Amino acid sequence: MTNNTIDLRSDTVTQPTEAMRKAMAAAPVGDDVYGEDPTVNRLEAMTADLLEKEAAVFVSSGTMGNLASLLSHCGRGDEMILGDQAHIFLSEQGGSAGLGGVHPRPMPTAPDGTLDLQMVASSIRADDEHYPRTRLLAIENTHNRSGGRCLPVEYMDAAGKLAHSRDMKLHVDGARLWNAAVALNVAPARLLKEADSASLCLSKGLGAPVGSVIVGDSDFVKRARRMRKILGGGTRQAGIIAAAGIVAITEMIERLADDHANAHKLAQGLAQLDGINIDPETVETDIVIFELCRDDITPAQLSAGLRELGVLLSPIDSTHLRAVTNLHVTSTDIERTLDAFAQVLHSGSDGAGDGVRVYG
Ligand code: TLP
Repeated sequence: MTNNTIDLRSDTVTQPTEAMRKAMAAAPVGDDVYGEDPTVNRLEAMTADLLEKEAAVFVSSGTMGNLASLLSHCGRGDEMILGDQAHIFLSEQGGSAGLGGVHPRPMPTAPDGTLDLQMVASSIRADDEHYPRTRLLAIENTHNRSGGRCLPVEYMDAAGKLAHSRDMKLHVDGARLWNAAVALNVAPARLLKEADSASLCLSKGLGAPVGSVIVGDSDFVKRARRMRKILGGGTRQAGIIAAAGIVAITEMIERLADDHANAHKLAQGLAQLDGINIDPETVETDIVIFELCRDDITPAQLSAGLRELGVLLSPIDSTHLRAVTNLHVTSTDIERTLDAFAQVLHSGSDGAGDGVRVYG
């Protein structure tokens, strides 16, 4: 990889900003398992405040944030309804089933990332000894596999109201909720008004090196904090990394609009290319998923050819690839990326290997 490499594999690949490195170096710290790290405490208080929830807990990753949340809502044998394209369902090793005995009930995911709430309602189990108890609805905003689609406020509210009317809880995998808030031009807190819990990543578009935050009411966060400990996530002078998280939530949210504009520009350019199928209007945030409809080149070969020209992105299956803009990708980089695409697609599979890691 050179300095000129354009890395579109994910928004997780970013380097901490100068302000983050300075904040990390200067952070006052203590033992967070004793609750004595002032920087972690500050990040948690600031996040709870920003998201208008009673409390927050800092965790190591989005996967840990979701898992600790699910296991705090559900006991063994309880059922969770979620989308069949949800990151929790597809890409978190089935952790809530593997470690917590939570029964997943996947529902078809619409192209816009939503679940049909009528279908959800009719899938909630009656009180019958044959059935598990349906305790939780989990939704994802933005929705990764749908190409970073935003679930609007009305949908978020309706999902929460449905869950509550049936004595269930709503968890939001908000790994990229910040992106949804910016794209929809609403406060992140508004999207979570009806949510009982949410896990939000600091280390994706916001650029922090490590960490996610779980929010909810105080009782829930107390359980989630306990769950974090059994998952091995009770860390000590964690303020060193929480300091970057504070910079992330104070300085890095509004600039996500730049990533969204670059993603849209990429999608518009890709739509002009022969053999690529994408509707740019569906690209609402930083994720661009597109179909390759050519017989002479596979996604893995396209990706390998682009890599030789200094552009990294990920094949996600036998017909689709994913590119994610981030704070190191400029508008000029998008032009360079489109040139590279044109070049590789022009020469087809000639010279392109296929030794590329498939994401997901
Ligand atoms: N997504 C990553 C990889 O897992 C593929 C990515 O590059 O998009 N929820 C959602 C919606 C996510 O997209 C991810 C990570 C997670 C949870 C898990 O976060 P981490 O990687 O911090 O455990």
